[in-house]
Amino acid sequence: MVGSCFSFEALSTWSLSLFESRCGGMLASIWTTGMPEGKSNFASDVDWMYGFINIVNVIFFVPIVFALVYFSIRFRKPPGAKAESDVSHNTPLEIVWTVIPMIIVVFMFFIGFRDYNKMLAAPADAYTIHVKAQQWSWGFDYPNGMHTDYDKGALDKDNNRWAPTDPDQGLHLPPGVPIRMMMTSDDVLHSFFIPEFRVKQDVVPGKISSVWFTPDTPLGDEPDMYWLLCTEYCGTSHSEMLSAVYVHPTWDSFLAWQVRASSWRDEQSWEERGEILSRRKGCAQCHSVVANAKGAWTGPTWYGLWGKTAKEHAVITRGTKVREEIAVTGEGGEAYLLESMRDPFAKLAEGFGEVMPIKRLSEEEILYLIAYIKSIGKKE
Ligand code: HEC
Ligand SMILES: [Cu+2]
Repeated sequence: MVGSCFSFEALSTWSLSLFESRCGGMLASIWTTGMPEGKSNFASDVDWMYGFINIVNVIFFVPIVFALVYFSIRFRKPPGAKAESDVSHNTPLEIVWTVIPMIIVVFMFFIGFRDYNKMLAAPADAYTIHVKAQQWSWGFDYPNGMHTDYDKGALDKDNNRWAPTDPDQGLHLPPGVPIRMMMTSDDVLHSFFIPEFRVKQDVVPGKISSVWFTPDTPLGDEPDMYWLLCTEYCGTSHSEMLSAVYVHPTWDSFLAWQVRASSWRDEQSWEERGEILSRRKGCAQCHSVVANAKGAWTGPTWYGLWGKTAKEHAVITRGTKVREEIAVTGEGGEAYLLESMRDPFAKLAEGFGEVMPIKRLSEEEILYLIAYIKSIGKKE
């Protein structure tokens, strides 16, 4: 109905997708949150509360604005007439318009408080995952010591949709148990948001915040996929700070994934592994890997980094602020790259600030990254 009374052609695809499914009736479009279908234990509570408040808003807004406009036309004085006061009052009317809204507002508070309380404390048996937010990536640590990195996905041109690039990375969740996220940030304020689960929580540096939810168990044999978004503007690449989230249909599926995700495939060379890591660990957000990369890059390019002579590569040493020239070749070059990853501010590449996040990298991962960096724009 709504779809036929307005022309949507001019609107963006975003608002289209928001309204498309609501054309069935005005009431439905007021009631729904405009969010994707709820998929956790909290979804129905949140949606109900949201719809209720929205309906109350409309019920009050429409008659009040109507009366406002009507009265200002009906009782308008001719130009030049003298303003005079004619205030009297009507006790029953005033009691009605005080008590009814008060009951409604107290009801909203009560339901909101009850639901908020449910969201505050996770059940004791919750499966706990530690989350680290950084500019501009997420990292996930599981109770058994496993670690996965975020997967921000890429445009799947064939199907014209955003799709994961590495289904073994990202956030993986077992089915049917409450999940608690213990979250902190290494740099600035981020915010953890999975729209389908209706959970949203700030992730603050120097503090651990937590959120919990029980995702709906997938009906099919494949994991259900969602997107985790950073929903607090946190710098240049904030919009790329998202990750695929999977809810496994069974524990077997979850454990099989753990085995897959914990190992490299034999046929992957060191360079390939390094390239994969540079995306997983978020390095590629700040370091370009092609000659003359366009756009603003937060870190120095990796293109041609390996093989730079001392003349071409100056760094500023921490503390002393002494300018040094370091060639990025041979063993000295490898040691410099290693130090740049372990302790990024020990020597700052000249012209850059202290913004590189310290990543959890194993010795093995550092070897792969160095092999990869060495292969980019290599001087023959
Ligand atoms: C938020 C942006 C950012 C991210 C993410 C980032 N870096 Fe950096 N990186 C920088 C900046 C800025 C510098 C220059 C200042 C310095 O040396 O710390 C730098 C410097 C470096 C250097 C030295 C480069 C040179 O020209 O001397 C290396 C090597 C490096 N980063 C590796 C990595 C690796 C590996 C990762 C991923 C695990 C990574 N960086 C992630 C911003 C970033
Ligand atoms: Cu963020």
